[in-house]
Amino acid sequence: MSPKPRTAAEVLVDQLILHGVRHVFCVPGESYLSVLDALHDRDIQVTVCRQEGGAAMMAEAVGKATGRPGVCFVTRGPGATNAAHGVHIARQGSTPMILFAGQVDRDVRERDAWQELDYKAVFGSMTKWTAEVDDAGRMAEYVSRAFHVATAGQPGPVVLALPHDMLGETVTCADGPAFEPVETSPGAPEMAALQALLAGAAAPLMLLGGSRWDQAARARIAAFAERFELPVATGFRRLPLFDPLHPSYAGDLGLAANPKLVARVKAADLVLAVGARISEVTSQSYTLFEPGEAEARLVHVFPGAEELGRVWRPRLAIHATPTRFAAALEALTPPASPPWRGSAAAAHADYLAWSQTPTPQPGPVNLSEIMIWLRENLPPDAILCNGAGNFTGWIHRFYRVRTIDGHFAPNSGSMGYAVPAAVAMQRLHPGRQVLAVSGDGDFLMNGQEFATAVQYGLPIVVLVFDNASYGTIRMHQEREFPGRVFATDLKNPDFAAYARAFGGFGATVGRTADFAPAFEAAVASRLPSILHVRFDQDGITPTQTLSGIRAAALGR
Ligand SMILES: Cc1ncc(C[n+]2csc(CCOP(=O)(O)OP(=O)(O)O)c2C)c(N)n1
Repeated sequence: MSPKPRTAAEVLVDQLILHGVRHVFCVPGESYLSVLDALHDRDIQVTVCRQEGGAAMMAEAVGKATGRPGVCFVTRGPGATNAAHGVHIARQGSTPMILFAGQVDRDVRERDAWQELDYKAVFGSMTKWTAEVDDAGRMAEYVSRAFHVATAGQPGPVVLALPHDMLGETVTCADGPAFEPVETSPGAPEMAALQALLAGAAAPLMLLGGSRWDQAARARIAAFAERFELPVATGFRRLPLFDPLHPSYAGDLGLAANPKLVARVKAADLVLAVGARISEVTSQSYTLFEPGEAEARLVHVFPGAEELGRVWRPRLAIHATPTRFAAALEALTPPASPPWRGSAAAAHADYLAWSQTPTPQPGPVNLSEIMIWLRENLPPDAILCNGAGNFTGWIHRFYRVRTIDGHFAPNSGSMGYAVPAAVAMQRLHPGRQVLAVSGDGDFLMNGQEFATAVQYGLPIVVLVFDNASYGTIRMHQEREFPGRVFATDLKNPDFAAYARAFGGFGATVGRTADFAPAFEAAVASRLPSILHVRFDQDGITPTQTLSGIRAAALGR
């Protein structure tokens, strides 16, 4: 049967369905009305957002969760530049994502026409591929390539610009085959080399990171860790890759990592890094390996060949996706009596000692106690989303992520991520408990997406940790310019009233003991909720106070 004529917009939506897209996040614009019309009555859930930054972060969270590109639609010019916030997060998080953005009519391009944007110039350095679909007859080709590029090698974002007049053109073209991500398997020589390195190691350790893992890979890695008795660390904001209560878990290499873990990784004679880029944060500002050391003790397993040898020159480079590498590990044999026996248990004991008990904090609210209450009382499949700021230090240290999709956070350290990510995850998983944890500065960067939660009846619970400050920056200010507080104080609204004004549930928490009943009331309301948690700004990290940091800096 020959294909029937369709507009390019219809071809585009047909391709999304063909490639398995179930969710699209957007802010509407007149530049792509024909796509919105083509989405009418189709089997795709469309979430209409309040700001393109939020919409793009929702798509990024879906890409993180599924390993397939999250999809976002925005209008040209200002819509696209707003969305850049989410595109950059996808870039730094190695997250597959496609941003479709409107563009001016083809016959007025290059005149600085209304809301025209040079997409390649603006997004070129931030994406894996940026292109403009000029020819309606090639829509299926462009979309298919976008899905492949976003997931292949090191995953990342793609931007496709859609000239307005092109979208309305009618074409007669066939659809291509449905896309499947390309997986790269390790070769037999590389696995033999790894076997030999493990046989000669005295103190090996595994470090997990990156994207596009799945449940089977996570289980295989855990089984490998058990067979080889290896301690296992996770990279910055890759907590879901390993169960924190597994007897091999050593903790995460994030900001303010456990010093004992950092020392353990530095002392390891073989670091098997799987999927991780070993970014600036994970590498503790590029100090995990002294110059030349990586050549001696790093095995770097990564899905993008370009990354291997770029920052770290490893002893052994293995070009493979985490899923295929994890499967290949099953063929390796552990030594009968590994010389490192006991190191996994010791590393896990260090992790438990670091995370088990609350640390003291000035004022009536203790965030470590709240995190411990959450880890003990939330269902194991709860999903926690957070943005950026010092408040995340309590999450990383005291919360425990029990599932592969239990935590969503920006690897780029971008503020404003928590609420959009929570909205996206509650759209994907209507039956699960979804939390957004924000700082007061962090929350108002995309707090308007609380309206999206209300619009779609999503009972997310948002915690706003309010210290009346851009606390992280204040901390750096006290270190570098002690006593000269400037441009970091915040005068905040009543966030509980904000929730109610939007049609949600709101409550204020001023003491640790008030948190549990407030949380339970929020869940019982079945409404999108905000708990406004006010805490003393002097307690700036789980172990430091602002006054202490200032005094130390003045005494230097
Ligand atoms: C989009 C974005 N803008 C600015 C920053 C720089 N920044 C990092 S943390 C921070 C303050 C966060 O304040 P808040 O959310 O109140 O959390 P706190 O640090 O007080 O816990 C700022 C401004 C950033 N990381 N991301």
